[in-house]
Amino acid sequence: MTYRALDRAWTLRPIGGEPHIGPDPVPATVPGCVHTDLLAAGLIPDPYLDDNELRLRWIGRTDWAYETTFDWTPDGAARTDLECAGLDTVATVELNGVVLGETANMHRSYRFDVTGALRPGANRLVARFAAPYAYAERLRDELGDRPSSYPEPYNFIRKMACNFGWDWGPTLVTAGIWRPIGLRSWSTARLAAVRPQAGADGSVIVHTTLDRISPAEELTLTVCVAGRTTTAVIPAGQNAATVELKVDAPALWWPRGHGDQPLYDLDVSLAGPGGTLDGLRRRIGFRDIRVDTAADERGSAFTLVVNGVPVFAHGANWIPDDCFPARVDRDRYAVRLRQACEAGLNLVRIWGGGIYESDDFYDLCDELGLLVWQDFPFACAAYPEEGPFPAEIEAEARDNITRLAPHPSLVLWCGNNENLWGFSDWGWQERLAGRTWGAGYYFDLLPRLVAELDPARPYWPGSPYSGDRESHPDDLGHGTAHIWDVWNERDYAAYREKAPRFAAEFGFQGPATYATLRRGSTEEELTPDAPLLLHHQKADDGNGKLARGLEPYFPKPDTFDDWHYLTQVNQARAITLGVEHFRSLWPVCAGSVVWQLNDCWPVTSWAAVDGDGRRKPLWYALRRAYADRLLTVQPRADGLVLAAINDTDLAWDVPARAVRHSFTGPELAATRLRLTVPPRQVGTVPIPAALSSAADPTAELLTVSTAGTRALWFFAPDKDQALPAPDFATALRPVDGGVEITLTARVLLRDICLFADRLDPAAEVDDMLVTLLPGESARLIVRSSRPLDPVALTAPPVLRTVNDIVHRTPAT
Ligand code: BMA
Repeated sequence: MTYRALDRAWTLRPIGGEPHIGPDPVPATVPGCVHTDLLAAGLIPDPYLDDNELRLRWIGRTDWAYETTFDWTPDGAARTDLECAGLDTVATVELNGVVLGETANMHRSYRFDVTGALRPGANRLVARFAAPYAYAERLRDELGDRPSSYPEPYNFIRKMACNFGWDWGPTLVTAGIWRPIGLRSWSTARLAAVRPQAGADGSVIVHTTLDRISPAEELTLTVCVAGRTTTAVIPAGQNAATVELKVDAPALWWPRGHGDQPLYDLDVSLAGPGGTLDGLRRRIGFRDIRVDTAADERGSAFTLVVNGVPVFAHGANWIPDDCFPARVDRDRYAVRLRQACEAGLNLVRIWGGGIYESDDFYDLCDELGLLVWQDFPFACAAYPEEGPFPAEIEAEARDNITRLAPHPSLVLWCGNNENLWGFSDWGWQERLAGRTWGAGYYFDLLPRLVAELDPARPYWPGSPYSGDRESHPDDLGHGTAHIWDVWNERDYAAYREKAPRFAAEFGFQGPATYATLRRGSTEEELTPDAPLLLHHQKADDGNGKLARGLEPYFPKPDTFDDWHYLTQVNQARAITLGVEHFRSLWPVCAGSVVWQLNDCWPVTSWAAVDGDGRRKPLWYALRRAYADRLLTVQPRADGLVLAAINDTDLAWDVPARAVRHSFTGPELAATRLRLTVPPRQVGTVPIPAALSSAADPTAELLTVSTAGTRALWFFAPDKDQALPAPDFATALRPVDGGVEITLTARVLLRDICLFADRLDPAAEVDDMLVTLLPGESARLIVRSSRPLDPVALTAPPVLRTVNDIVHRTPAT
């Protein structure tokens, strides 16, 4: 068995449709795509800058040929396959003029027998890609149009939906060889599929299927894990075998925050009469996973239970990290997933408008202890169940369920994103007039395939979904919920009116960091609505919602810099409020999955990390709100309570001091509160009346502190507060790779942020959104690629406080 990557000497040229470039071949990168190749050749501008997107629509309406020549020396093997891990999307693959096959699904792999077509010496391999629009529009015409959230035919082609544009992403419809391609030579037989299933009891069941050249030989399959070896004989004529073995007392795999992530190598080898034929290694982990959906007095739960332990999901939604996913390599995944962990996450939901990510993603999640919820790739549209689709979707699901089965991090398969909701609420039924919309996939095909191929892993038909087809899919009392009325229509404090069993999506927008926004646009004079900036705001009335979101809390910003700072602070505050509220409801609410962790280009969006990988203030807010131990003040029917959330295995003894202060410092009332919170529980105590209401709500705050953590409560919105003008001292000290800034407040300072990226796009600060009482200090470390001007570093627009804005604007 040998493998040879075909990753060299590719070219690309337009061969039909609506090309805006000449017919000459252009050097191509494989894996890659047309946009990145044309960009590298200098033939198109950067699709992520300004509104260049608009001038590149022709790419998705053009047919393209990728071509390479390579030398081949026969290696004595009986058979050679061309393995294509990913072709995007509608392609005819041809070797030396022989058509090997046709493809129409970006989400699956393909393998073609090229034994007869390969020649000693020079070989010519061509993949001709038909314009995705032409294919999708033809199927739309043939099968009848179906409703979707965007006016694009993404539900008529098995291709990453958000490639066609989303409310945070540009419309850049790609084509190309997006995953590795290469030749594999083999004789007698090879492993076609290996599906290990490991449980917390140490059991390992390995299902294998084989491809054989002739059925005559008896073969042996050997499986090794943790020093155990089992061998099975596969009689002549058989193409499948299941091997079971048992590891005594394996170390269990846990989500982060609950334990370690021991991983074991599982080696599978196939031998014939002449020796070893094939072998592969998968990494597995021993753990059990189930979803507790038991009915209770409030409805029915949706709680992930790992190794018998109910886990609160500190989550965020993951979108493709780039519109051109071949650019996302293991290092980039590692950076992003580490950012997820450092923000306190233990779960990422791979959203259904994207892709099944590459193996690197799940490998890293296995190592980091990040739970993965995987949507099947269907989002915000009715999908036809006729034509090529049922067969494609079955092939794609079989392929990916098998590929991902070994990963302990993967804990949930979910049928789709918001399609059950769309069918129920978005007027689809009238528009469909009886046409299919995907129900057969979510309620029959996909659960059947998961039950067959991956029976130990839970399946949920969609999100939101309430557990049965009669109930409203977004019933907060049951199953998973998406909470969007808050961002779209309401003040963010409305999160407190909701008690979801599992909040699988809720989000609030904020602009990208300054350096990212500057890189994405050449707009000279920045205003929130400057045309080239507005092009990077894709949400329906997005800036209007941002402005209305500010209104209850802040004066109307009158400069771009104030708008940029306040909308970022407001995003962080909104999500902090939601997360702390949902966490305080545990175990009724068992998950908070913020929309969204990441972005794919420079854009104003709901993300915590922007399209250039820079952390927005929201990221720092998440790190606080997702801390394993959190104190938070929550308004309840009878007044304020202190909630102490203890998401650790040790009891938390909380001797707290609650103080009502005047903004100028003096303590107006104080008391001691004490509670002991058992492991993985939330404790609450009422806050006495002397502290929970203010004599002057505009000039007082409540603090509740215990060792290392403090909760704050303000009695009035910032715009009504008597915040003093910012007044502080700074001391700077060089540290390795940067500078440490000690900031000492002479007055109450709210939400201190240091936007070092304004001085050096590579600079990063270690904390943001720090609130200091008079006399308190904070130490911030800025790491940068070059020395930063100390004066600029400690003044607006780099160093900001809410005081800058509120004190100079009379309360409204
Ligand atoms: C939900 C998501 C995404 C979308 C987000 C923000 O609908 O599933 O489709 O980007 O809300 O509107």
